[in-house]
Order: sequence, then C-alpha cells, then structure tokens
Amino acid sequence: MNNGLKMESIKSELLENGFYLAKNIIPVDLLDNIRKLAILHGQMGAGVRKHYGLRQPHAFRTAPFIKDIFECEKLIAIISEVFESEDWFITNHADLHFNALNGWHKDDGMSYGDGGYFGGPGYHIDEPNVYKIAIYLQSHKDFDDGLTIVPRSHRTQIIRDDSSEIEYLEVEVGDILIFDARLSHTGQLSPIPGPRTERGQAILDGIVDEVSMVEQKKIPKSEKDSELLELFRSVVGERSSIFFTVATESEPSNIFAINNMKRQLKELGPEVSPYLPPSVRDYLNSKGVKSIDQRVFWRSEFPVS
Ligand SMILES: O=C(O)CCC(=O)C(=O)O
Ligand SMILES: [Fe+2]
Repeated sequence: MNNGLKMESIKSELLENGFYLAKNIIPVDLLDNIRKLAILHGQMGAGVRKHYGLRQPHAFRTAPFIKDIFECEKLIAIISEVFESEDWFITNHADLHFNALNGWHKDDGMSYGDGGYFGGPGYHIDEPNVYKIAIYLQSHKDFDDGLTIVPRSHRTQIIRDDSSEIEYLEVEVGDILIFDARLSHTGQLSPIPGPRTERGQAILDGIVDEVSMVEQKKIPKSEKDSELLELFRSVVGERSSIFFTVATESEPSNIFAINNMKRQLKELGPEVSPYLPPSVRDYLNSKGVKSIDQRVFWRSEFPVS
C-alpha cells in the first residue's frame, strides 16, 4: 500500500513472494472468544501430540467453534481478493495448533516421502489455486515465537540453505497471514525464543534464574525443552492458532485437497468423515462461504454412503 493506492494485488504478491500478511482483518474480541475455546479444547488433550504441544486436525469438524472466524466479512472479502473470484471454497483441511514447537518445513506434504499433496514436486506450478490462511490468536511481537518464513521459497524444493533470506512476520491479533503451501516456514523454534522488544527482554530477565535451574538439571534434552517451554508459556501465555486451506478448482488444487484430506484421515482414523458436519456447513452457507463438500470431484473421490 502506498498513498492509499494498492501497488500490487494480493494475488500477484502471493505468486511472486509466496505469502501476504494482511493487518487488522478480524476483530480482536471475536478472536479472544475463539482463543478461550481453543485453549479449553487443548486442555482436553484432543488431537495429535506435536513437539510438546498439540495439533487438532480436521478442525472445522473436530473443533467446530473455529467456524466463527467467518463472522468476519472482511476475512471473506480478502479471500475473494486472493483468488480475484468469489468462487472459492474451504477444502475442509484445518489445524488448530496449541503450544507446539516447530522446525523448518513446507506444508506441501513432500516431507512424508509419498509424493506430496500435489502428487509430485509441484514447484513448477505457477498458480496453485490453493492457499493456507494462518490466524494466530495472540500477538507475536515481543518474541520471535510467531512465524518465520523464507520469501519466494515456494518455487523450490529446497527448504532452506545458508544463502536463504529469512523473514520474521510480526503478527498481531486480528492479522491474517496467507501463504502458499510450498513456502518454507517455521513456528516457534526454541523453547525460550529470542526477545524482539524491550518488553520481551524484561520478561526473559524475570525468568533467568528459573531458566538456568532447568538448564542445569541432569535430564534428557527433550525433557529440558519441555520444561523450558512450559516455563516460558507460564509467563507469556498460551500459543494457539488456526491454519486452514482455501482453493478454487483446478487440476493441481483438486489433487492437493484430496491428498491433504487423506493425510488428515490417516491421522484421525478411517471412520472419520471427510465432510463437514451439517451444522457447520449450514452456518458457512448462511455466511456465503462454500465448502469443498459441494464439489463434484470431491463427492466422487469420497462417496457418501
Ligand atoms: O507453529 C506454527 O505456528 C506453525 C505451524 C505449522 O507451520 C504447521 O503445523 O504446519
Ligand atoms: Fe506448516
């Protein structure tokens, strides 16, 4: 943005850089309510354990309260801008993240070694027609515990090397981050992340004795990391986010959505339906948000019995 004039469209930025950070999209009070429910959900221990935290897959189905993000018309409008079309849909992939550490990766499924969600390395694809939306439920200004990315890495299979440029994205509550699933990224890497502000530094100064006590313990590194992360979170608060996927129909995006759902079903068990529960679908319909459930290619891949 410059002088109120948009220099580049969201779509062209996504194609070129692989990500777009949109500031101030969702009202903070709406997200605060969802965050409370997310934390309760995490405390119940639902989902898949992940690096000292939890990940709840297929979250529009398994944690249906996240649907309330679509109370926000600005969110719907910006997704239409991403595709320069209103004919987009959610692919039913959604993760609710809770207090996990992470490492460098891409979300294109290539790391599983079974061909990835595009059915092969998809780095030659100019327009994937499928994007991820990340909504953090708290701000990540004071520490580098939000999302860090490698700009433009969506066109190469290399996740990161010594020459990679790295960018920390300062997300605050209400911002949304749109990114290409092929973009290299990581969440919080270290149990005690680096400070980015004086406030962050002061918070770390306040726990320096406890940190060194844990560090001196003669326990395995994984236990140490777990204790350090718990200590950090006890002073800063929980870390929770919603990641979900949106698409328009194309050959690559249809294949991606199907394989991405198959991965979720592998995690949750074959008895779980790839479809949304009717109450969520009806709610989305009432907001004008479409789901992949209505698509012919989806219904032929996942027949309704
Ligand atoms: O931990 C985060 O914030 C990022 C999560 C993520 O990238 C993933 O689970 O694929
Ligand atoms: Fe990821």
